[in-house]
Amino acid sequence: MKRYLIAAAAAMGLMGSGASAATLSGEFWDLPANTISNIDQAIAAVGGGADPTTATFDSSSINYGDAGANFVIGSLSNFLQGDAGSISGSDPASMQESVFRISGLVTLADGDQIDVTSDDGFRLIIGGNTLSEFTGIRAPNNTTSAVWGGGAGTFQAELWYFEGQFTQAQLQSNLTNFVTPVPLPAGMVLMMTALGGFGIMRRRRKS
Ligand SMILES: [Ca+2]
Ligand SMILES: [Ca+2]
Repeated sequence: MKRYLIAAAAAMGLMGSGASAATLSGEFWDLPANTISNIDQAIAAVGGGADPTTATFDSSSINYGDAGANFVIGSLSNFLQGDAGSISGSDPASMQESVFRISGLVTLADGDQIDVTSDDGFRLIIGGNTLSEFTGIRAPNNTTSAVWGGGAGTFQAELWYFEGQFTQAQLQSNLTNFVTPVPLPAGMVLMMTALGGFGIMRRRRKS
């Protein structure tokens, strides 16, 4: 019986979800110089995200590089500004030639305009489809915008970005409303576990 109860608790714990302000997951791969000049190369260069990261971080707001200014390439922590404290892994002195993926759940509604300002290229994938992208190298303060028309709800978002071989870097976006699954309160899990266990007992008596 104990085995069944543990299984029921595990299953029900996973069912809990709720909307709460949260961070997106940031992944960073440092690459050798002069290896990437477009977003497809960048994603392929890190095995589509499967390669071991140089560092990971929590993205509380996509506002990297100097806001409104041209960020001269320095360390990863300089680039990440307010999120630098969450870096886990290496913090290279120069983030030139590197790839980022920022992913997680976002809430959206039809008509939301999503802007991405980047140096260099990016690809924003929402719900498994590319919503917007700039594939090549570009200077700071260039913005690509797209309007969401996929309905209201919570969607998986994946923002790929690469820093190419030039001396500046920037990644900013108004993609916010981050949400993340949260566990059910412990008491509710216990109650549902008890109910699940009761159901198992009833089924066993019938058989
Ligand atoms: Ca590099
Ligand atoms: Ca650049």
